[in-house]
Amino acid sequence: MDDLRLRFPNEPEYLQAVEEVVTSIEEVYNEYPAFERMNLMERLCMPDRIISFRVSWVDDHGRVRNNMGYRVQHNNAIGPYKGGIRFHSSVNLSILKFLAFEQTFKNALTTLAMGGAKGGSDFSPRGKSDMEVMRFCQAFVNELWRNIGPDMDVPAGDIGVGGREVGYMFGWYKKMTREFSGTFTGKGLDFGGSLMRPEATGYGNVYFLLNMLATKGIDLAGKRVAVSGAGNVALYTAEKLIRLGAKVVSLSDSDGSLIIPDGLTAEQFGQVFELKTSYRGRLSELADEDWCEYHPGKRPWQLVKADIAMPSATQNELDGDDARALLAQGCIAVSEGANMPSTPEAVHEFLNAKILYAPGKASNAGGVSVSGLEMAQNSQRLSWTAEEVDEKLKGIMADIHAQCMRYGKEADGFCNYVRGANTAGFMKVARAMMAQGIV
Ligand code: NDP
Ligand code: 2IT
Repeated sequence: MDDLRLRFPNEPEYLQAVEEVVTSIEEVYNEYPAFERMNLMERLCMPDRIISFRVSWVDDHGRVRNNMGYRVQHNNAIGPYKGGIRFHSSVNLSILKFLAFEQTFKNALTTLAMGGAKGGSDFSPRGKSDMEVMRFCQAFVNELWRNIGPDMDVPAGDIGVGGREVGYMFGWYKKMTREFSGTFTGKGLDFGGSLMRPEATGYGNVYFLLNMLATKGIDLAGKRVAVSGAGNVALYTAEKLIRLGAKVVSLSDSDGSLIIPDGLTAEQFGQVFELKTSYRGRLSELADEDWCEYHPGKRPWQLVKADIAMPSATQNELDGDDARALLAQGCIAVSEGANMPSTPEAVHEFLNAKILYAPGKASNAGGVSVSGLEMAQNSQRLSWTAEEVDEKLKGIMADIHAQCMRYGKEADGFCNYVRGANTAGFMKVARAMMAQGIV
């Protein structure tokens, strides 16, 4: 860690993600002296390759705009590079390196053959017209297309990248290569997309939560669940929770939090879903509804009493104070939809309190898992029914849970899911790297 801090002093998110993994796998790593002889951990801490480029595009007023674009290909020991693309003004190399690093271990947990990658740009689709987004996506892929491919690197969505953006990127990729291939996942259903991919991350997180609750014989119905975010992951998390009888008591976006003291009804959820998906509205537009309170500039954690928290917006959105507030209110479980939403201090609080705490690389792996299933369907030129994909997703989440238990269960019965997920993911990648030599 000291060496990495000296080499990459300006990459706090990346150092945070690496530190969590290396400290939690230390014991297992030291059981295999051959790993150290091959300098395996240091190799695994450095991405295989980083591609960075300027993206120039023309806005609706004829002005030339410039953004940075990146793809971090972290590790392909167990399968082609695979991971989302993020379009957000905050995107930088530290964030993409942390996400690609996490993706490698997450993808190893899915039981499918996928390596880890992440890409993106500091371009923000917010407030841009469809045609501006299209021109940006085309300019982005114009640089990236040579470095991706169905057996090389398969991008998908993440923050700011949904079906619209994937469609535009796929269209330009197809034009450049003159091939129709499964190079992107999260595609539209009419051109190779998988049923259930939009729902997969949120549903998968709820399935993971159900697996955790089952170890304690706790029922989800009637539980108060604080969710953050109001994008792809948060909305499908909320939808599944409501269907299973839980009370969704919060949602948020980058401007503030919506608190629903009695829990969202299916009808109210429909209103939020419509607002967010049909015209990309803001939660603040619901401020005058009598069933909710809107708190500008606030995160939900200290505003509600919740049994369960499912942070599903962004990294470091739940800090030590938030964690202590949740625990003081009797929170029994935290299942992360976002990548690294809890700060190290918050993680420490959850582990110390021995509640059910699932790190994103385990609990949000349903999204990339169904991406893997989309790749499998594309290769076969077949598509499976929603029920088939959902059943496979449930099976994968149960398998990830079992892997966490295998490596994370302690003598007193407590499961440290952080250690479990990191160790299980690491061991699979490590074995594959050892077998393939110094590459
Ligand atoms: P979306 O762009 O669909 O939604 C993101 C949500 O989080 C929006 O409500 C957004 O608010 C809010 N948000 C984004 N950045 C910030 C910020 N800096 N501060 C506060 N709120 C913010 O993205 P997704 O739902 O796809 O992604 C959410 C999280 O889940 C990310 O961490 C992502 O990496 C992770 N994830 C996503 C997967 C997927 O399949 N999509 C799979 C696994 C993990 P606003 O609209 O105001 O920007
Ligand atoms: O963080 C993630 O796992 C994703 N954004 C999904 C990646 C994918 O390739 O589906």
